[in-house]
Amino acid sequence: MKLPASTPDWAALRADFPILHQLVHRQPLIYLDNGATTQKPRAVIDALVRYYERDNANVHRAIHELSYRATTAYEAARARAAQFINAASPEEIVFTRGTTEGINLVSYVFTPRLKRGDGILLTEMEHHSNLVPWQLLARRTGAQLLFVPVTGDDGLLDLARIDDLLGRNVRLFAFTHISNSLGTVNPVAELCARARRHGAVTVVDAAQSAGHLPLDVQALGCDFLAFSGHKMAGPTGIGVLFGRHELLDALEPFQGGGEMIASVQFEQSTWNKVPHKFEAGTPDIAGAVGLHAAMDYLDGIGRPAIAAHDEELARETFARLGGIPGIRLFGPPGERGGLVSFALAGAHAHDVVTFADQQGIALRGGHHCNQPLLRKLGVPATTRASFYLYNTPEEVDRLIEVIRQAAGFFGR
Ligand code: 7TS
Repeated sequence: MKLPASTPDWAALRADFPILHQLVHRQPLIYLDNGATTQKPRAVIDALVRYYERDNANVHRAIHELSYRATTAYEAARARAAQFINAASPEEIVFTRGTTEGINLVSYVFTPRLKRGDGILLTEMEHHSNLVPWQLLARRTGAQLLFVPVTGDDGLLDLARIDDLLGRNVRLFAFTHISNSLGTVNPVAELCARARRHGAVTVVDAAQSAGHLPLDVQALGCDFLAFSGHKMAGPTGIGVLFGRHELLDALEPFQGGGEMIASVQFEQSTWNKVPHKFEAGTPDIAGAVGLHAAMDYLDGIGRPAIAAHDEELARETFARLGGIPGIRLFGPPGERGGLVSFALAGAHAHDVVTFADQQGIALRGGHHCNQPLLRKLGVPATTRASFYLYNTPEEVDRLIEVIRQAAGFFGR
């Protein structure tokens, strides 16, 4: 396949990722597990090395030069994250370990605000990270979990059901922007607007979208939004939770410890201002610095161009896999994020992944932390190819060739 000529020189960008230039099982590595984690460009690796070689110290605590530099770098990363998603101010940015921790934070601090009979609305396509924390919250409070249905293999939400569901005393509506197992892109702004009309607080899981699409939390109208640095060319161990200032300000802390206090007595304490109230203990300072470099790197290319590139590779893969006998495709045939999930008749996803791995292709097979959804669709596992900016049309050609071979091999 060929991509339309577009501004970024995709082939040249590939050279920015040292890890991609190696053989795996004596074949050139084709990395198509970007939904799990992405690779890191030299700019991010260098930012981490530079920070540890020159500036490392703890933040907000000392007045010596290195502590000043570390604090400045950490707070600059926060300001950059606010700009990256168009938050109204850096105070709306809480650094976390990743999407999972961000969602757990929100679910925990909402404990005193929910009671028996309240509703927590989710969708059937949520990653376990946006399901299990709400199950725990429901168990603590007696609130009830409700689910927006997924219509079928096309992986769309049944939008006609949403107002009815929101009307059942729903206080919180948490949903994913892009499904990690279906590739569905949900209409976030519309879902947030409907939730707002019913007085429900919205929590958007942007794990699969933040590194691919431009995000504007003010235009989306969400109350909370969480994402992970490692899925957007940044380091592991750092993520962002956006929360609207007035909500963050009104909520009680998540964890207790250093940095999150204003004053401490033996029996009680008062809290620091937001966002520090939600950042107990020494944060991942280097991670924030690396994430800052990743955001700069992505915006140097342009997120609209990255989104178009990833979607084009996914569309092409979806269309061509559909021509292979025995393949069942999941997710919408139209607009989709940069990933494709499929099942091959007669083969478990793990066998397909092992087959591809022998050819140097990294895929993911399993339930993708979407067990209830796959159970509903009647498959134990799918095979997933997920794309990022360094993947090429030639890699898609090779993927299709290898899946054809797998279909021949397992179909015998
Ligand atoms: N939400 C979605 C939609 C995800 O895809 C993931 C990770 C998470 C939350 C959790 O992110 P974390 O950074 O806190 O772990 N998804 C995947 C995946 O699809 N394969 O491996 C991890």
